[in-house]
Amino acid sequence: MEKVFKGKEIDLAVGELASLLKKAKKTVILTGAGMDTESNIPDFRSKNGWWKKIDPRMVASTESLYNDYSLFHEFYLMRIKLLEGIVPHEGHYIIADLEKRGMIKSVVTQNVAGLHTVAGNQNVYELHGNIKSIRCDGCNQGAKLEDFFAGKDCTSCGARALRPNVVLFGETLPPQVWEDAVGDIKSCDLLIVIGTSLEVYPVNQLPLWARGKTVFINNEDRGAGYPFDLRIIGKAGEVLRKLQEKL
Ligand code: BV8
Repeated sequence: MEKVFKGKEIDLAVGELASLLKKAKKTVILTGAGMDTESNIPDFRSKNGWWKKIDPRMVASTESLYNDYSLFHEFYLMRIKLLEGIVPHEGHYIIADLEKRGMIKSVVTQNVAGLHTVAGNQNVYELHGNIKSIRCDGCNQGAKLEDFFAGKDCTSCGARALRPNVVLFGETLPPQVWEDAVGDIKSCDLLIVIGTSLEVYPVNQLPLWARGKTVFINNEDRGAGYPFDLRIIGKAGEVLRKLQEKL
């Protein structure tokens, strides 16, 4: 029977989460854009999210890359520039500490700014790639970030197709990363899902494939119909701070 906790009940819920975490032999954490908002990176679907202002098909899809490169380039240039000076928040460091203490096996993330790795996590699966690494969509050669900034064509094949190594709508996820992440999630006995609307396929299937206990931490109650054992409606940073105090 799922339990939903919010407001002042959060302490109770975090106590339950702490005991699940201490008991678990293999814990995986799955994060979405809600894990990065407290580092001042906008998410996508809450009220100030990117997709509330821009149609993702216009800027974050293979169509946009092929049919309107200048708009595509402008959008990702702006996204990358907004990351200047952005650092992990306390919640990222708590998750890194959980890995250091051997309490979690890996982090599976939809996020593209790389903050889990910056905070110190070693086992991170970036299912939607990393926005700061650039390649040519024509010849697949790696390219320099400054060449992407300057709007240059590919120095290897001359194509006007430099793009960030993120998974666009309509693209498949990196096969090996996906396979490894699915393996961890299917074999873990505790999956903690943090800060995601669970709107995007195929990542939104992962909580359904977890065979152990599943916990959802989000500041709005999303994922109706998912059989989470525990739903904690609250901010990622606050819940993680309380969790650390109980470990
Ligand atoms: C694929 C690019 C197959 C990177 C992104 C119709 C039905 C179903 C599926 C589809 C369909 N039509 C098309 C599809 C497939 C499509 C899809 O799922 N579309 C959906 C949206 C309808 N998926 C794809 O195209 C995927 N590929 O399916 O390939 C295939 C097979 C063969 C051959 C070709 C293709 C690729 C999906 C990847 C798309 N890339 N972005 C970038 O620029 O960043 S999507 C975008 O959404 C981001 O990548 C992001 O990671 C992802 C998921 O979003 P979330 O992380 O969940 O963020 P969101 O804002 O939604 O939610 C955040 C939550 O956190 C909110 O609830 C908020 O309240 C909460 N929150 C905020 N702050 C906090 C907080 N919670 C706690 N504390 C806080 N402080």
